[in-house]
Amino acid sequence: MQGKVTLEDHFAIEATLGDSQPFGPHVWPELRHRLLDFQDQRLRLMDASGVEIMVASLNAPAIQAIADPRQAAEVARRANDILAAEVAKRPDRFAGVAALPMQDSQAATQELERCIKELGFRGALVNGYSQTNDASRVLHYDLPQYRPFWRAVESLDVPFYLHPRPPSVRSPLYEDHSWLIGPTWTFAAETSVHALRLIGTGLFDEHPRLQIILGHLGEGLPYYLWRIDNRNNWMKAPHKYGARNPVASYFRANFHITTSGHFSTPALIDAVVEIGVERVMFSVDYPFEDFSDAADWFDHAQISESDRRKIGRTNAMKLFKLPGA
Ligand code: GRE
Ligand code: ZN
Repeated sequence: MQGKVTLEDHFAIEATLGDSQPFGPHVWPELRHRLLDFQDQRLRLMDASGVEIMVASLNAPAIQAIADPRQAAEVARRANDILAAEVAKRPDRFAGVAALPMQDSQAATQELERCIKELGFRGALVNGYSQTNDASRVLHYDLPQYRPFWRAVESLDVPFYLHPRPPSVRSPLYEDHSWLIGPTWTFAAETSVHALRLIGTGLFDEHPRLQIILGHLGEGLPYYLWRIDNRNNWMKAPHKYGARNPVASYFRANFHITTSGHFSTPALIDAVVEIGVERVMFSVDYPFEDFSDAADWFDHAQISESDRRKIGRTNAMKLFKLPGA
């Protein structure tokens, strides 16, 4: 399919490049090059895979791992300015989403407003919880101090991509099983719980127009909605579930998911059946995944041509209000 849009694709600046290094020395020279490059190999690979537009974002965990709030804000501004300059060179092929210094809710709000109003960005992508100067405390965004931030996101009417990072607590569960750490499992474990925390604190009752995006086909959640709601027994729960409605109803009204790094047709079809084709969008997760793997799979996946068009292009064009939508 020509004209695809991809939404979870990363670049790095010198200050954040090191965060992507742990993949090992055998891939680092190529990965490093791919993270820093914008106008050359990236565009050629997009062309070869029928991807017209990339909504680009900073690598992970980047800003979220900078404990000092002022430094986080400074690096975020620098990264966003660099992204804006690259997008400006090819506005027909690139769009930007903001990196945000979530350590400080007010600074994050200010930077988001700057990015949307001055840099022309289309939303934000945040790499999970944020580190703070207190090593024993991390910040998830269901905390009360983030409500003004969420109000701003809602009133700017832009989507917020909740991107993974490794878990906030080091669990003995994974000791001696390090292969589970990262994109195999723990990214999804951390990110799915973070999304459920947002739902469970009633965020979407207060801000019903908020739109959150999860990658990796929803970090496992579409497959789990029925069981969560059935066992949460939400109306008379003994637990403190702070939202008015079942989890699934928020997932179908306030969430979108992408195919980033998850190229399975049965999983895609399950997600479409669970949350509706309008809420599913194609993505690659470049440079951690290959354009060719994503596109070869998606272009031939056994779905209708009408669904392929929506997932591959039109849903994203509308949600991100891309030119020509
Ligand atoms: C990502 O940012 O999407 C990512 C990583 C590390 C491994 C895989 C992956 O940061 O998708
Ligand atoms: Zn990613």
